Amino acid sequence: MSAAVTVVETTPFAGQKPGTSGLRKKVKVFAQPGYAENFIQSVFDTAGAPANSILVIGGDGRYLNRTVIQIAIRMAAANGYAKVLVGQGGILSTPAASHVIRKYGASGGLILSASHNPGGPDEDFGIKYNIANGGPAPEAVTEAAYARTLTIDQYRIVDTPDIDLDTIGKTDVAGLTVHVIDSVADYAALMETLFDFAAIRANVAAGFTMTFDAMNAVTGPYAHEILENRLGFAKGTVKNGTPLEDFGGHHPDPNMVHAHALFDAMFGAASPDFGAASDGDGDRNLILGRGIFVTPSDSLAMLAANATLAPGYKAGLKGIARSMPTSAAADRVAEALGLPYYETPTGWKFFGNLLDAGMATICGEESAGTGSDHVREKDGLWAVLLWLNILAIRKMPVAELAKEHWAKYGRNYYARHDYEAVESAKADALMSELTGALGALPGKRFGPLTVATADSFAYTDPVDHSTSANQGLRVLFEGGSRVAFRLSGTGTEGATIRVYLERFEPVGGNLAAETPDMLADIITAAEDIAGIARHTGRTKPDVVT
Ligand code: G16
Repeated sequence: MSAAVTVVETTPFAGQKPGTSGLRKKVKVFAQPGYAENFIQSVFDTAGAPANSILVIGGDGRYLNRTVIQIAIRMAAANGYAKVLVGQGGILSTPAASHVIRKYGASGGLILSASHNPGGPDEDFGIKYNIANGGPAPEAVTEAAYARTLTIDQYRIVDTPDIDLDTIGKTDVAGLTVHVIDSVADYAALMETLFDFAAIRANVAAGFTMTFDAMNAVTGPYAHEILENRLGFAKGTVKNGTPLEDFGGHHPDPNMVHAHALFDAMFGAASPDFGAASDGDGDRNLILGRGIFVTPSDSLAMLAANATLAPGYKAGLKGIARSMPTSAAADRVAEALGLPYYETPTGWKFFGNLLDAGMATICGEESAGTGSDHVREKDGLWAVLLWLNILAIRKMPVAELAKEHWAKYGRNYYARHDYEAVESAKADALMSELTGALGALPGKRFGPLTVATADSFAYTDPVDHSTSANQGLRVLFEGGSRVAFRLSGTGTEGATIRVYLERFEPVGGNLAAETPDMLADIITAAEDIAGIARHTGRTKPDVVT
């Protein structure tokens, strides 16, 4: 033990159970003395990192980011790590952190982010632990850390001054080497190996235009470097490109509600050819063409169908995976390409084993997440670059590409309705009543729809055979339409009920209709089936994505 190590007596905090993606709480909760320390020590105690390991630390720049990074560095020094790699200014996007963990052989990483949740003294903060493959810790690891938080009685820390996070270089902290690295360089170099930058540059030179909304969040520095400096898009293409502690007072959530300025720009008179946005920590993406929003589920399918146009994927895909609530559009592509496809629970961590085992190459989720085996996280800019690569080769507007795709594979009309900050007891009552009613649903008619099957989604991982039950309630109708219900695992206030609505229209069907019209019967059926208004008093969703 180094002489400088202090062992601090502590007592457990209730509720340090990681959700869909790490521990997310209000800043005021995290700012309690010992709160972050208890959680970080619990992770260190259970992560099983070998002595002298490398730890990666970075975050999305939100309020408390720098404070917790300094704490994490001092605790890493007291817990036997040999080296910490930390992004300059405390900045590392989630996919960049995943890459850095893999590239430098780290035993894991702490990513400080509450993703798309708002930031600031009265808003949200989060800590996520990623393992040596670069991916989010699987449930066994997060459960072990949680169990430790319930019994923890001490944490270890060294008493050293804050280090300078803004200057690239190495510092010694009680025997630990802290290396402040360029936040962007490794990630940008990886992107150059995957995509045809020359073709994209040529397309830009020929007049192709885009707008990218970094939402005052972590992607700004990455987008400035890659889109403007390396690909030649005009300065100003990247909007809101400086990470701010409160994201400018907005939610860094790339959807129709929070990125409405981007929607306005893409549906306006002089819109650019392509529009995109990313979220707080850079793992989500929003894709728009001139006058068209591409749903994340469709984007996954269209990227998978065209991926071989990018150098990194020219050998073909090994398989495609999507989360259960994501539409089945990608399944149609996999079937046509003769590829295996997988349906996992919500949460990127469930893709890790499939990617590690070489069973899937491209994965995606309805929650604006798409990625591949290049890292073990979803990756917002990666999706943007794959789109840019495809458009540079196909030389057609996004709307044309979508039309062509649906004509070939059929169209899965899709929307998600969110009911936010619902009283938890009411949301739980809705879910448990519906769970009890599932068995009686098959054969029942709701307007023109007849229920084919209904179940509570459970998953057995095909690699390690671990099982995950209660991963959302599914009601499938005859003909391929469906509705699914889940409670969000990422909120910090009450419960968020998510209702996933999908209607399949086969080749030759009505492929150019408006989504709300096509989903109307399913929306009515969802209310009849779940009694959302009866349970919650809500008659319309807060957010439609
Ligand atoms: C996280 C997970 C995703 C998941 C999403 C939505 O995303 O990484 O895999 O799809 O939450 O989860 P929920 O529906 O439970 O709120 P992020 O971008 O928040 O880290």
